[in-house]
Amino acid sequence: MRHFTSINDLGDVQAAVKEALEIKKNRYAFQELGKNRTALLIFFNNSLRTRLSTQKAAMNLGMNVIVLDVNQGAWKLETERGVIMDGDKSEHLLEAIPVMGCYCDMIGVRSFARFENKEDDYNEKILNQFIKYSGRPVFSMEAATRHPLQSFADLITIEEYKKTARPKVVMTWAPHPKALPQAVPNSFAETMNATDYEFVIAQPHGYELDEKFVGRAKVEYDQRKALEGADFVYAKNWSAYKDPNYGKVICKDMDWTVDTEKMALTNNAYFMHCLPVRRNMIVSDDVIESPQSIVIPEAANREISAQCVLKRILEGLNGDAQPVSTGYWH
Ligand code: AN0
Ligand code: CP
Repeated sequence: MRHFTSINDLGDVQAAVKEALEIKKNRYAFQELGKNRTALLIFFNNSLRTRLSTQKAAMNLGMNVIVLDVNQGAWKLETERGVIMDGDKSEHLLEAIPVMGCYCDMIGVRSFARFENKEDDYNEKILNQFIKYSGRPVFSMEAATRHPLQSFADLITIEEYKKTARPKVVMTWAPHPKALPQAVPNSFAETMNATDYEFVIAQPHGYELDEKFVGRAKVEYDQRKALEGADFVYAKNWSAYKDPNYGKVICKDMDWTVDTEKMALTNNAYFMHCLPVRRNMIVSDDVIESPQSIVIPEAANREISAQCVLKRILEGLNGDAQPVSTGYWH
């Protein structure tokens, strides 16, 4: 595998889950594979889990890791071509990317949707420039439209906990005070669509996701009805995708919070969330602290999903480090 930007880059997802579970049994078995290889992790946005789990995964593989928070300590970056750079931005992404590529064998990028221009977000303008200009394999650590390391960890977790071959999985929108990207729900939906599970998306009107990600999911506007008989409840907030409300909060209805009464409608479902989660907005204290809450094992599996992805990228590298790219102008 060269780049990892979607769960589909893994090919057969069941084979990938099997590989991940093998890695989980002995996570230090591939120390030689990553020897003298360097992963560079670039963060344009905050992170706790992705930062720690991806570093840990790289170290498990014997790799070196460099982490850069672009907005803390690096030069402020211009991302638009053609701009007269007489403002506060000292460096252009078009130089920064090939330079970053010089110091590593692969690059992880976290760059959320900016909600300034829907087309730029949905064309993955920033992530694709890393793919085009870094000369290195690139993996997404949550880009504008997807968070595949998360949804791969979610899938591994469901496979570990499921009690029936085809569980009913319900992804439900829940309230949040700020506008959040659609990346997590998009990726979760894309991943569920790659399985044979029963998959339902519950959301208020106006929160329809891009059809490309909704796929074969059954869309419900009545959360209680959707939750009936669920084996897994995956809560998440996202902002509106549809125009003219792209990137906006159009509902804060606290009747969508996942609480004990809602969980009682399910088939004793497990509760999942990618974290970070706002308690008593998305989910009540008692549900997230209940024995059915698997948010911590879900987060723990981020190390495993990242290790499986990094392992596959390492396996795709040929011989010695590739020559440094002379840059975008050739
Ligand atoms: C981000 C989001 O919803 O995409 C990251 C989640 C992994 N969440 C927040 O910004 C709170
Ligand atoms: N779930 C997740 O990606 O968490 P972080 O934003 O803390 O990395």
